[in-house]
Amino acid sequence: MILMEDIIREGHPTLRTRAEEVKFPLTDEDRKLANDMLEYLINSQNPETAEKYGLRPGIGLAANQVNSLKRMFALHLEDDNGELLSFVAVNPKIVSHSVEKTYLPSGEGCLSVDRQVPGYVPRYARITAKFFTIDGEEKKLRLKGLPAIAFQHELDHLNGVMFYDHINQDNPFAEVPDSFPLNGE
Ligand code: NB4
Ligand code: NI
Repeated sequence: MILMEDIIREGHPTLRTRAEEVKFPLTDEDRKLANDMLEYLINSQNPETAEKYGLRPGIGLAANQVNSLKRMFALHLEDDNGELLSFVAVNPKIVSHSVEKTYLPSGEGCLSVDRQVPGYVPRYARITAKFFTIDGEEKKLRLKGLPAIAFQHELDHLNGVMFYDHINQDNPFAEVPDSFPLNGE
């Protein structure tokens, strides 16, 4: 199973490297990575398991973060209708997005960043995403709210981008044009 010690931290070059397209069918190694990433998220959201293994809670995890340059990430969270969104996205892309943006008022965190980085991280409020499942099936999803933000955070990792790259350097809490704050829970 993936533990915190398996997650690389900022400064590691893999976090700044673009991950490579995955070819189908997935190898056994690719499948194991995909399953392990999703398992980490599930374990990290289970208070007993998280406590036992010292896992920081996560709703997303990208392959770069476990030092692999495969274009895949896992998401495990509920959307605002309480529906569970739990999948591994292989070769994901955003095919269209809203002009309107959104941001988490308390900022974003990252399992690869051991410090609080204050500031608004502008994200598209709504996206249409395409990706392949582990089994090579193509999926098209419309996402909004936290799932849309998380998808963009993970896709950034696959492109070597960190959340704080998007924070306004002069004023981290500067008003984001054409945006609304996403208030959680
Ligand atoms: C990815 C997220 C950072 C901002 C917002 C939030 C958490 C992460 C990083 C968008 C994507 C990991 C991957 C949470 C969390 C809310 C829902 C359900 C019950 C606990 C869980 C906690 F854990 N970020 N952590 N950060 N990353 N919400 N929630 N809750 O997931 O670095 O690249 O279980
Ligand atoms: Ni992250």
